[in-house]
Amino acid sequence: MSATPSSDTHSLGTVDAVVVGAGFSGLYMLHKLRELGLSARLFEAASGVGGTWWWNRYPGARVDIESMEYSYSFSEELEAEWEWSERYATQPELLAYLDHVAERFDLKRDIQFDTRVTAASFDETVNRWMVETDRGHRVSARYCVMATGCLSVANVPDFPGLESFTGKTYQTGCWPHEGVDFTGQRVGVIGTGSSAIQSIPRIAEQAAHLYVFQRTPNFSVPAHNGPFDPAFLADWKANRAQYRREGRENGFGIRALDTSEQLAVETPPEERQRIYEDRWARGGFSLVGAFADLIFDPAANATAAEFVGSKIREIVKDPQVAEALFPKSYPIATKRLCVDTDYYATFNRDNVTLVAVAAAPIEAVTSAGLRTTDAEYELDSIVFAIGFDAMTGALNSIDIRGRGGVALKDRWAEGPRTYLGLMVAGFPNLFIVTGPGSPSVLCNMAVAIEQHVGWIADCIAHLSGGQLAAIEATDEAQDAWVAHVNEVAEMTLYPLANSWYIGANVPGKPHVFMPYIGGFPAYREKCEQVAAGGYEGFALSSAAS
Ligand code: FAD
Ligand code: N01
Repeated sequence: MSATPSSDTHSLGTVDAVVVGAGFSGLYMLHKLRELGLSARLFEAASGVGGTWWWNRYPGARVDIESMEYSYSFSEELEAEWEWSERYATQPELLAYLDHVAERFDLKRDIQFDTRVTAASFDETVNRWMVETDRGHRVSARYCVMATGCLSVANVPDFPGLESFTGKTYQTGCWPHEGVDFTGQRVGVIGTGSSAIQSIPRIAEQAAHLYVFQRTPNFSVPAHNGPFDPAFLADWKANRAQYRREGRENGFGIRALDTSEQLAVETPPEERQRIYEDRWARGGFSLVGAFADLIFDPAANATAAEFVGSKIREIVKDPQVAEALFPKSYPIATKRLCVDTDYYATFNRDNVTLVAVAAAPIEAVTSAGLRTTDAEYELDSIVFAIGFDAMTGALNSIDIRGRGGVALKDRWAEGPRTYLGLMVAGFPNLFIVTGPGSPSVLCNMAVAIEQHVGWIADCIAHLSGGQLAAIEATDEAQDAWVAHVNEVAEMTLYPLANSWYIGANVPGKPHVFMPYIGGFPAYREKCEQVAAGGYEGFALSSAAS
């Protein structure tokens, strides 16, 4: 193995592998590469580890999958020594956890922080990637692993007049580290996705007045968050291996979903109501697990949507506001369901106003605030909670060039195409963690990431052990996989929503359903079969070729 990594900022280094990104994915990838005895360099644009949990520090930021499940399972010692304090960990706790992981496995010595990878090109003559950074590094690597994140490129607000605003502006996806005190301020939040739904109740507690500018309402279910019951923790400790396995066997990688095989349409209304009430009382995504037909059958889906609508009407005192908060333009769960603490009740506060901007769109930001086609709002601060260039944004912002100098961005001009979400034809030895075409964002990401990184590490071990120089997805296998990803998406109601899953939130982005909705267990099985069959659908080449 070559092993001359350099920490000297501008020198040319040679390593076995370059990893890009130090979130959940990159940290585990680096650990696995070390286990294989390979040399690796990890580049991270942020000043610390954590990825998502380093950037998203807005008030109320926390996980929406229970902490016990949204964490690594690869190390029993790590699991045994780390104690989560709440059912849904806060951003600071998640960041502390990932920092602990980096320290515990001594990962930081191979990480170059504050460094953005700008380009990566494949040299066919030597089967190596040349990776370049914004700080002048040029590193040659046999393997390049993009652990750049599905939700790591925050959309930049481009409202007319933004530069004239005399107040302060913030983006949930890159929140100031020192925090923000909104006390006494008139605040506008633009957006009502998960980030807004988590932050709105907390901002409302501080602000003199909060205006929520909603274009499309979102469905949200209560988290029922709180400290862990010691009996629950003891049970988890005693049954950890089994519970982790049950999580991996769930279609969404989430044990707490407790997916039922019962059909909503075949369940009498009173029983259905009782089941929904039970799931609502449990909290979190368990509502989606209530019936097996919710994401397939519009009639079944409508029962769940109407149930949540009835809860909104129950909680929100002003019937007009309740109606405006109830989504009617897409099936429930086909945009990511939000998990909240006090979201709907926040609209009962005297200092909170919901402004529906679908009917009266935002025209401009002015020096004093914001103008819709209906009215002007004077604001001291504006919070942009407007989402991400999801799944392809981070990859397309790197100049990645494969065989023949072809740019990945050009290859994906009409939407991303991958084999298993892991590799792209024409880009040998370039691995993507949770790429488009993998379950990724439709799965507990911790589960998806561990599976991906494990597969990539096994693949690299296979190449190294067999003295093979390169692995590359074939066009045929990639075409078949893309067709399968589309086929299973079309069997569900997901394509009916204008979501970021299909790129609908970024003007000009091709509309392609990007994640794989066939279920995590089916996906994992396919990946295992491919590897066991000698990497079916991939071309393997020896050093001489
Ligand atoms: P990330 O955590 O996004 O890390 C990628 C890293 O790559 C970033 O630090 C970025 O700076 C770096 N990077 C990107 N491009 C470059 C470059 N060119 N050069 C150098 N560095 C680069 N998922 C769940 O399953 N459950 C949840 O509850 C959940 N909550 C979320 C909450 C928020 C606010 C957001 C935004 C996402 C959430 N997600 C959740 C999805 C979340 O992104 C994943 O769970 C997980 O953290 C992804 O880890 P990752 O390492 O793959 O990517
Ligand atoms: O982003 P979003 P997010 N004018 O895209 C609106 C994960 N996550 O950061 O729907 C007015 O969901 C936009 O409106 P519309 C999770 O996977 C998890 O909130 O396009 N409004 C929408 O309301 C999540 O799905 C957690 O009509 C504009 C909002 O902005 C993903 O990250 C927490 C607008 C964007 O919502 C993204 O969530 C946070 C405009 N010009 C994030 N442009 C957890 O709970 C956009 N909008 C763990």
